[in-house]
Amino acid sequence: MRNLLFSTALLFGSSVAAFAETVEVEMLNENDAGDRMVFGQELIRAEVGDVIRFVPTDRSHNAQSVKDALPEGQEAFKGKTNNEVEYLVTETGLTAVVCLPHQSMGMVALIVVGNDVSNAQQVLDARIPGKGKDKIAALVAEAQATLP
Ligand SMILES: [Cu+2]
Repeated sequence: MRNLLFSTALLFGSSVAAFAETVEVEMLNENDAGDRMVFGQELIRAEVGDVIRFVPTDRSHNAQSVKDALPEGQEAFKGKTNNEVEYLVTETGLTAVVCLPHQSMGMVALIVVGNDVSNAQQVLDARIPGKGKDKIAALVAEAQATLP
């Protein structure tokens, strides 16, 4: 029965709900590589219908989108410090995510939906302070360089 359901879902591949996933991204004081104040994943690939859940593994972090650095029609989001927040993906394109207290230290991430990088310039032009801006630029370049 499970196989049959799976095959049916494959057959109707455009019905994204069948494949919707929840992607968990931790908010960390330090990752395994020893980088401090970071998101567990910095280049986050997703598809329309997925949910991206930012989890406060360590304290004093939040996750939020950046003005003008998300796809047209995509709803902005802003999590409270020490709180989980979910981002429901409704549009393809790039979204810059920052931790407000640590963005200037480089605590940022980039969501890439549907391998669509058409709003890259808006994301590069968005107001992100300090090291966050450099890391977003590197992540945009990585997203552009690794398109399938
Ligand atoms: Cu933080």
